[in-house]
Amino acid sequence: MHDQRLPSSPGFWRSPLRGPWLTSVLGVVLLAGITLLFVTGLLSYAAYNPDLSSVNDKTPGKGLLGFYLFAWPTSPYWLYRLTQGVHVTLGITLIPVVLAKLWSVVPKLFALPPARSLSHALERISLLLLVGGVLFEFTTGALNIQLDYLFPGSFYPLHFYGAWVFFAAFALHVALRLPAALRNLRHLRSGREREGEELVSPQPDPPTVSRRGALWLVGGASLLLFGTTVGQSLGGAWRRTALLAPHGGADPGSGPGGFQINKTASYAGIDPRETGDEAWRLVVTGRTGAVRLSRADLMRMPLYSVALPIACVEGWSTDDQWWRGVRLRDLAALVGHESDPPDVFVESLQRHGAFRSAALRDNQVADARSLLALYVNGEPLTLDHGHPARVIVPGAPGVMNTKWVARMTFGDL
Ligand code: HEM
Ligand SMILES: Nc1nc2c(c(=O)[nH]1)N[C@H]1C(S)=C(S)[C@@H](COP(=O)(O)O)O[C@H]1N2
Ligand SMILES: [Mo]
Repeated sequence: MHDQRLPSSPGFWRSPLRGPWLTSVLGVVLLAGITLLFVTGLLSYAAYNPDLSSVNDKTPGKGLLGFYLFAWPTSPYWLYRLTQGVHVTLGITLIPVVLAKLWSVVPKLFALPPARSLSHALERISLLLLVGGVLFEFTTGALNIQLDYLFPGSFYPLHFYGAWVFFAAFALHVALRLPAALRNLRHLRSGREREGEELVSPQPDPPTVSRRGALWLVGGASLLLFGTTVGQSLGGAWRRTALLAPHGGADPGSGPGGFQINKTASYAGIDPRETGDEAWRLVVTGRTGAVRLSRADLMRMPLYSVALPIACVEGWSTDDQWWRGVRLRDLAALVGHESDPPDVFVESLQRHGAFRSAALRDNQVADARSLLALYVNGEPLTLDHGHPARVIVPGAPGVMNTKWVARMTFGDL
């Protein structure tokens, strides 16, 4: 018989909580949660408009996996704040559920023989991808938000390709197990998982907590994570509840520029001498050639005000800030694109770093709320928020809001 000291023996696992009911409840919660996580993740990728320009695309080898890409809309103006807030908050909230699910099936992971038949072997390989995939996706995601670009550049491809592998294994697992999960939930009760059933320990230790109690514990842990995270996307007074939100970052101080700073000017290597009124010129290029504009030239153009948030891929967003500046489509008109403004390629003074340039699509350029901002909240931009000029676009990821803009090239991307 089995040696009960080995994890491959069912008798090794003594928790009286394990059983198909518990596994099925956790599974059904994950079915809803992981599906939403996958969809919002795909949306986050689309929001970068990666098919527009290679600077926007961190996974140029995606091939068919980009089949669903579309022109990211500019309305509602809080679109990315919502989709990415859901993605990051949900991912963090699901961590206890994922761990509980893995715990509930861990005896199966050690079961021997590794494969009884070809189809069983295929299923176990898919489980390896499922378990490996879930650990990989949750770890890379959490590290990226907590540690701020631990994997510079490589996070996006890792998390993107990992998501496809994980979700393919997940979809197969759901196809194989959903019928049983639903049956279990209909016919089993929390307190009565019968001996002899899969996952039920043949020699259980006495219980210290009921199955329902264990579920409350998992739910409580999720709720705690949720409550200490969600404030970073909600803003307002909620921001102070986001104890888990990373990015103490640079202290933005108070006053008009007193909102989250991602990369400071000194971190980005911006030399303040290059941003002064004497030295700084914006070079705008388009159909009719190039124009060079000083900050004073820009201030003589029609200026518009718009309240928009910055919403970062890492899940935090600012409250709506009042930006004031020149419409992108007015800049397009200056260089020969009077009607139907085209795409634009925006470059920063910054010389190194992944986010020093970005391409915006024609629908973003055309939106009357898309500005090259010179002011925020009634004052000139602070250096850390992109002085002398930065882009602000409704509905888009923070990455599109290039700071310290030096060049804008319309058309021909
Ligand atoms: C993060 C996602 C998930 C992971 C990592 C995961 C992992 C696993 C693993 C490793 C097993 C053991 C398989 C075996 O060797 O028999 C299992 C079993 C099972 N899973 Fe999942 N699963 C996930 C999501 C789901 C979902 C969404 C459902 C619901 C549709 C589900 C329902 C089940 C059921 C019913 C079983 C069989 C329990 C039994 O043996 O009685 N799982 N899961
Ligand atoms: N030149 C430049 N612009 C940039 C970045 C950068 O690193 N360099 N970071 C982008 C990212 S990822 C975000 S979220 C926003 C943050 O703007 P803020 O620091 O004013 O909040 O700026 C964007 N613009
Ligand atoms: Mo960002």
